[in-house]
Amino acid sequence: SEKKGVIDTWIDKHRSLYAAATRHDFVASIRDGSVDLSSFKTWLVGTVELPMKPKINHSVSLKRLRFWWQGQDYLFVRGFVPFVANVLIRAGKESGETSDMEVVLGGLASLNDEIEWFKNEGSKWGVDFSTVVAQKANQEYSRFLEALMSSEVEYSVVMTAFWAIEAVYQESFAHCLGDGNKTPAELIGACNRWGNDGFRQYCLSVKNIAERCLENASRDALVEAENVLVRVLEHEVAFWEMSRGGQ
Ligand code: HMH
Repeated sequence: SEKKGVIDTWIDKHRSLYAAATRHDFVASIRDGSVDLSSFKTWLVGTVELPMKPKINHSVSLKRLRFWWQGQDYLFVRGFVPFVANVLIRAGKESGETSDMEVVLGGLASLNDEIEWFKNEGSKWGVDFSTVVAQKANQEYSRFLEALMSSEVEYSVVMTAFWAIEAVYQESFAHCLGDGNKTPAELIGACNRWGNDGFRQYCLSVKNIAERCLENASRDALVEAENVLVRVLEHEVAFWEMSRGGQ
């Protein structure tokens, strides 16, 4: 078998944090179908005024999903696009491998689809994205992404962050589609978006790029890349935590 790369070594070292990011309660509750329904009606007719009735016949708790449909992830993706665009520019200038740019461009293309998909989901639920306000976890995550866009940050470090951001979603949603899942039918589309095999392959390509860069990275860059990986995982956990409501 292949020699274990530095990323896998870090994932092993930070296993519980990685599990917290990729097996969060919210994700587990999608997978086992327990995502609760009780507060659904209250929410529907209560806290938020919907301009129209959701067109989906759902059996899942809107309360727990609202952060999503109400656009927190849509907002995240809007902030993620400039970050990925920055990675794309650096892939063209700094990588020395023509294929890096193509991999990143594929990522940007899928973000374009993602934005369309969110808007479409939003309109099904009567959510107006123009009024969505970023919650604290989301704001902090985007500030972190902005800092990574500085030219001071090494390509290997940026690539590690990029991989981790994509991989957490890939792992989480693939888990919801794995053997024995009871994922509610209404959520299969969302899970497929990040849990599909094409997205898995894409994440592996990004991981290979990051590994290649890390093999030649300085000691300082390695320390920074590990730190950035940990920070991404923490931001992802905080992001899932928004599903509990509040800030
Ligand atoms: C919070 N992390 C978050 N949202 C996403 N859409 C992704 C990662 C992957 O694109």
